[in-house]
Amino acid sequence: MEKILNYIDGELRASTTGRWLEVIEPATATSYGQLSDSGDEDLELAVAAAQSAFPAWSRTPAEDRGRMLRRLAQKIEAMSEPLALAESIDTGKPITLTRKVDIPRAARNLHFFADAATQFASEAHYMEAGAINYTLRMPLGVVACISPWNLPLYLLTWKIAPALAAGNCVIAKPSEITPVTAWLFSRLCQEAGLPPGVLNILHGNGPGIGQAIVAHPGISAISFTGGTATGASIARTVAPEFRKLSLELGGKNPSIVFADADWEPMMAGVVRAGYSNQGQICLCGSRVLVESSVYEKFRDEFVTRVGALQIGDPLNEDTEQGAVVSLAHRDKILDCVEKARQAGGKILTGGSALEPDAERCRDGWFIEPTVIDGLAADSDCNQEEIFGPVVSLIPFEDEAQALSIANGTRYGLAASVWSGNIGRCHRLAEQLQAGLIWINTWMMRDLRTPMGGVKNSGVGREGGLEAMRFFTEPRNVCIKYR
Ligand code: TXE
Repeated sequence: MEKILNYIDGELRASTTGRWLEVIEPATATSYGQLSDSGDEDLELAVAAAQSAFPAWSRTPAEDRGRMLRRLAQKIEAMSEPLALAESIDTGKPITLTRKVDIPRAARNLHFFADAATQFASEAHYMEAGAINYTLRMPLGVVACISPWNLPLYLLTWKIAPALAAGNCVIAKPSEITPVTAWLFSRLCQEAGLPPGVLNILHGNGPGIGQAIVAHPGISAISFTGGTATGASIARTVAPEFRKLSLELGGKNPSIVFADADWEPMMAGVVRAGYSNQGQICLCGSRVLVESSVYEKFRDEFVTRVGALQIGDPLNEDTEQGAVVSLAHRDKILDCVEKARQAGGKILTGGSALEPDAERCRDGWFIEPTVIDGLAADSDCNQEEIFGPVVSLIPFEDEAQALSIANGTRYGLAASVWSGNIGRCHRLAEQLQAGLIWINTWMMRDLRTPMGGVKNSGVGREGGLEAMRFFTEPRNVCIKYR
């Protein structure tokens, strides 16, 4: 059985606590590894290693830091097939998805910030009074990157790449539920010759080592992606100490469908937005708002398409829906469906746990892709993040009503608008309360653009030079020369 170790000061080490957590494959419900459950002593070692690596790494020319990130990207590319397989086993998501999306995009994150390291510039301001200001963008020191289970390698690299590019040293904490790709990545860091201490990866559970990292006074900034409740708890710890914090949290994102949408790409896009990775992406469109004149046509076709999604062993090439990530998560999703039923929702398809045909997966945690309608816009199912393959359909009469339903939740991460009326699309883009808006598409990402949400979906933006700015502190220098 594989032992997953911490990566501290360039070495792979078991936790000093001597404790281990089980790592379980969601598709089979069997344990296939043991994970170091780190404690305070591991954290002290990691912080000390990062602090001693910082002076040299922060003074390393940006071009050389970029070169190192590119080497890491190339290592991922060279290992893409084993990584795709590991991530599929670890998360339960279809291998076609990990091959096409997660692993290539993880490499792209590192390539992008390898370039960004050399393109990152600061400002200068001339004053007529005879002075010039220039702004230094100094790395912060030791920063923490805490990532969730739904896109484990993608989100780990998305966070550590800008932090490292800007000259910081990092303590990363992957999710204890899906730690395997981070473990493989730490071995790639060794092979690539990343200087010891520049990146340290501590494994273990959230309330334990996660909370200890957040509370550690040696950590200057925290970049976190995960649930809204966890984000709120981290904010409570960090706020009184005025440390920098970026939170990318949950969403209850609307897909808004107008009658004049280009039908075929819209249908395919809305299904993909609802059910990619079994609905376990913070950007998934879990509320589908449909103009009433086409509501019935849309509903019937949507239900047919969702009912036809191929559920099965994530390792099969033709599987479109794999397992959800854990037993607890499966039960939480099923509980939400049950509550929706009790609130008067009609389950149009799905709604139950499922035992797939594959013998290997008989005990796995699978859920039928589910479509519900008939619920009020303010019902729990339409307000709270379920984070599973569950989509609720809501009819609307006109643009104003669509907007008010779309904005009527505490979240504001993403929205997609499907319409052939370009004026309307722009109007909605202006008024939707969301950090990311897609028009006639979903989840197209340009890494140069800011990523993050408003309201309870978080604070701060990741992505592009915005992320590099987050990981630096501006220091203004004013020189009087006259
Ligand atoms: O995430 P957690 P969970 C949502 C989704 C899901 C819910 C809970 O709705 O059902 O969150 O998921 C670490 N201090 N999203 O409980 O707990 C933890 O170890 C420091 C949305 O699995 O937020 C992991 O590394 N760290 C989402 C990371 O935080 C702590 C992605 C995320 O775990 C900690 C995942 C603490 N006190 C879930 N407690 C998105 N926005 O993409 C936990 N952690």
